[in-house]
Amino acid sequence: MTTKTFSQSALAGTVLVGLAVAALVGGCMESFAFGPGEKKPLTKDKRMEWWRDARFGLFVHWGLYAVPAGTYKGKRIDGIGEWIQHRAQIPVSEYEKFADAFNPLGFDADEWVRLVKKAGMKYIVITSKHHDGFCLWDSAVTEWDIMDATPFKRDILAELAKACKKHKIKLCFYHSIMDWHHPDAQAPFYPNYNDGSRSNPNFDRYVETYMKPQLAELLEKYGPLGVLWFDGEWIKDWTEPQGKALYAWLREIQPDLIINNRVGKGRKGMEGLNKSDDDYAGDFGTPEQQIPATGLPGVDWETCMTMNDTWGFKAYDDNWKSSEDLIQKLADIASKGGNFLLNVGPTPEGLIPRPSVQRLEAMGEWMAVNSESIQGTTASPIGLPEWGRCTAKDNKLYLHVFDWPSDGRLEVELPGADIRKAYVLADRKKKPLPVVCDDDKVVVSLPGEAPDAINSVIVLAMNKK
Ligand code: JFZ
Repeated sequence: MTTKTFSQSALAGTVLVGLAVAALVGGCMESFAFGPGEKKPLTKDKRMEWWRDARFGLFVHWGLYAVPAGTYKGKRIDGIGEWIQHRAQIPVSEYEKFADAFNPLGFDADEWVRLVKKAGMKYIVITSKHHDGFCLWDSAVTEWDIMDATPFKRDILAELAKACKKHKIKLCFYHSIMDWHHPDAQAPFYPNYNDGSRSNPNFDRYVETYMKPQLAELLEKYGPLGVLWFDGEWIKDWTEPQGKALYAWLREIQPDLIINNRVGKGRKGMEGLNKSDDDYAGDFGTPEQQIPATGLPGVDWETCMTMNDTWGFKAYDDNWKSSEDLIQKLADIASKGGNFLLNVGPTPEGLIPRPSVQRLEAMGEWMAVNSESIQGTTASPIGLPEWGRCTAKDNKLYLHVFDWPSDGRLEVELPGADIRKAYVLADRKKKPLPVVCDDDKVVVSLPGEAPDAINSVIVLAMNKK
């Protein structure tokens, strides 16, 4: 990825004072036109409610790039796996041959969704179409899809939609605006498919007769969807007004749909915090491979992250983050008021790689005991304490203790706190822990040993004001 223009430094340089508090988010009414007898549109708060409560979802990058799995003509290709067509400069006609080899007989939608549930996640965002243009569903407007181009001939998105419905998991699609396969989009730019300086005179035809009909298919055949997660918006032919128009058009089809910021170009990641909702397209920011230092007050956001160094499967990438790290990252993100979209890159056989499954299971074990301290919570009202992180819900604070104090004294800076009770969340009996309050802090006496070596959650229940 050489020619992309988004600025990481602008993201890192955003200095934010204080933490996002629930009250800062939302409050903005929407005014979509509605006629007599039509249902009143949801407020943004109502529309975002399930997503804000969820806090944790699975990102799935799956497509033909899983076949080469990072190697082309015997050479290991640097960079993220799903970019191999661009990175190895593979002509479209050559890349198409991977479709003949895509036959993921091990794919079991129900098993994937059960794993998602077990991990404590509430939604799945899967690549309906990545930059290579290949479609994981039975699209009426192209043969560059799973039904027409592969021996597999099973509609992957339909199978996932069914399993998600059964297990009450929200189904969401990642959809690339950039398309390296379509002649009216970036295909003619070979060998630099991502050439941000070039324009295709027929791009409007691609948008009107291909991309939009495909999005309508996705919403009508596989919906209602949770989120449409756009990407590849940096191409020269895509503009902010087009992003806004697409946003409005999609919400006409499904009024409660949530759409990420990459539908337009107005506000990426953490930039543009001073812009109001009317100034940019999209409902939430998408910091990538990073967690904003102090959250993004006033903005909904979701950190997307890989478990190793690639989104799409690479057979030899074994630079895995530890389960411990991922469990703490989840608490870190929740404590800053964000969501965690954690990625897996399934194999060409249709399997989620074993190391990813192990990590999701470890997170699930932690969530089975502690999900109350993640789901439905809002950002920490006490900043970033030395010993770990903090989340809040109703009249409770959840203290996520990463570093168990050796002297058994957990200090919490909480001026004027009116504590009813403190207990270990993992303790079914909720045995009260001794608490001493002075003017500006609360000291909880902890048991000698941490109940969880990675993140032990202590609940501070306050008296209702
Ligand atoms: C994009 C894709 O190119 C990539 O293949 C993957 O799907 C990822 C989730 O998204 O890459 C991006 C997009 C945006 C930024 C960085 C990489 N960004 O805003 O910093």
